[in-house]
Amino acid sequence: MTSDFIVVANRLPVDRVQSGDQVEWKPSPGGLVTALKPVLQSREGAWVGWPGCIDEVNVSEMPSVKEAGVRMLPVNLDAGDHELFYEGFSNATLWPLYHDLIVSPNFNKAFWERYREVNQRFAEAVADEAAEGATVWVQDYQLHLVPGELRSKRPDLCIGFFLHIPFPAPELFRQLPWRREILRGTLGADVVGFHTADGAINFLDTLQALGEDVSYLHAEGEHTFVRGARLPQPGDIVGTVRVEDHDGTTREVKVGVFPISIDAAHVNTTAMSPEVMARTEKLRTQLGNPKLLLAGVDRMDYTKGITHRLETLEDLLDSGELQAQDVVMVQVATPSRERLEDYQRVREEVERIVSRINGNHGSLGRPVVHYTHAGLPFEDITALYSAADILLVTALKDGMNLVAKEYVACHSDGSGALVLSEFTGAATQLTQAYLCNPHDPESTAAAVLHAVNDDPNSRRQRMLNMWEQVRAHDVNRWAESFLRQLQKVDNS
Ligand code: ADQ
Repeated sequence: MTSDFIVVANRLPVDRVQSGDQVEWKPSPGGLVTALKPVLQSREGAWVGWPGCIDEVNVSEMPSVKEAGVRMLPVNLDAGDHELFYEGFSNATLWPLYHDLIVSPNFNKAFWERYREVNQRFAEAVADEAAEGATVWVQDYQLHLVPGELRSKRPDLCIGFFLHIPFPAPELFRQLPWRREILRGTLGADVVGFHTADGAINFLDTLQALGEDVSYLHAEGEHTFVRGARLPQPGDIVGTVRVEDHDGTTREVKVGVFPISIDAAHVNTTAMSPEVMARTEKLRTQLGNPKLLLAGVDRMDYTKGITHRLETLEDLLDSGELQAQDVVMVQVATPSRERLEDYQRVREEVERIVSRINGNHGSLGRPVVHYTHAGLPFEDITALYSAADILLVTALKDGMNLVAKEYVACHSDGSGALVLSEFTGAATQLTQAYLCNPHDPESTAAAVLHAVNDDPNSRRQRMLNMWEQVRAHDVNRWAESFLRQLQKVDNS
C-alpha cells in the first residue's frame, strides 16, 4: 500500500515494442498521461492498466519511473480475456450500445462474465496498491465495475469515474441485460464525469427510471431538468444520487460535466516547429498544390462516419459543385479492433468508396482521394492538419473527438476551416465550426460548401474564436476540474 493517487485505465500509457529478443517500452504520449503526470508525480502516484500484450508481464519488467515518468503497474490479460472482455463486452456490447446502436450490440453472457472477472482483477490490483485514504481515478467503459468493487474492498478510498464515450438515452441503455450491475458498479464512485450535459443527464434519467433516488441540482422543479434552460458549464455538477452501500451506509454521488481536451500548447508548438512546417509544405507539394485540400483523420471505426464524408465528397464531385481538378482529399485511418466483423465491414466499405471516387473522378497519377490505413507519427498528423484547408469530422456519434481540437490548435493563425458533426461532444464547445448532420448528406455538403465559399474574414474569425476556446480549455483544465470535485469528498 504505497500510492496516494492512482489512475486506472484499460491501457497503460506505454507501448511494448519487440524487436527479435529485445523488448523495449516506449511511452505513448497521449493527452491523458500528459495531463495527469504532474498530479501523479506530485503525489506518490501510479498508473494501473493492461500493458497491451497477451504475454504475462511482471512489475519488474515495466519501465522505471525515470524512463516512463510514472510508476506503471500491469494487469495482465490472456487471449481469452482479450477476446471476451476487451473485444467482446467492451467493444461488441457496450461500444455499439453507447453509440446509439449504429451497429447492433452483442448481448452475450460469456462476454459479461469475463468482463466482471477482469474488472475484479483491476480492482484487486488497485486495492493492493492504494495507500489509506488514497484517490483513485477510474477511466472509461471497460472498467464500469471497478468503482463498486473498490468501494466494497476499500471504503476509505476517494473514487472518481470518467466515461470517455457518450452515455446513451435511457430507452437504449435499458436494453442491456446487466444494466443494474453496470450502474451499481459505477455508483461506487464519489464523482462520475461525462464530456457533455447530455451524457450526465442521460445517466441521471436512467438511474431515476430504474428507481434510484436522484436529484438534479439545476432543476426548474423537483426531479425535472429542463434541457437547455441553463447550459451546465465545464466542471459543473448536474445532479446527485443518494446510494446505499452494502454495509447500510448512505452516500452521495455527484454527477458532472467535464469536457476533455488536448495539450493545446504542445500541439500548437509542434505545428509551428520548423520541422513540421517544412513537412507541411512538402505534403502540399507532393499532393500537387491543390486549390482545396480536405482531410479526415480517424481510428477506423463505424462511429466516425468516414463513409458518410466520402459519399458527400462524391456527391459534390458528381454534381459539379466541386471540380476534381481543384480538390484533393487525404483520409488517414488508424487500424482498430480489426478482428471484429463490424470493423472489417467498415474498412471494406471505405475502400470501396475511395476506389469508386478515384475511378470516376481521378486520373492516372492524380487520384482525388489519398487514403492510408495506418497510424502516423504525431508530427505527420500535425503536418496534415496544418496543410488541410478543411478538416472533416463527420462522426455519427462521438464522446468528444480530440481530432477536431487538434486541428484547431494547428490553426492558431486563423487559417483553415472545421466541418464538424453535431453528434460529437466537441460540437458543444466548438460552436463556431461549420456544423453538420452527417446522417443527412445535404447537410454535410452544405457545410463543406459554406466553409469553401464563406467570406474569408468570417472564416478566419471562426477559427480564431475556436482556438481561444481550445487554448483556454485544455486538458490540464479538464483534469483539474475533475480532481477539484473529487477533493471535496471526505470518506474518512
Ligand atoms: P477516440 O475514439 O480514439 O477516443 P479521438 O478523441 O478523436 O477518438 O482521439 C483520437 C486520437 O488518435 C487523436 O489524438 C488523434 O491524433 C489520434 N489519431 C487518429 N488517427 C490517427 C492516425 N491515423 N495516426 C496517428 N494518430 C491518429 C475516445 C472517444 C472520443 C474522446 C476520446 C478522449 O471515442 O470521443 O474524445 O476518447 O476522451
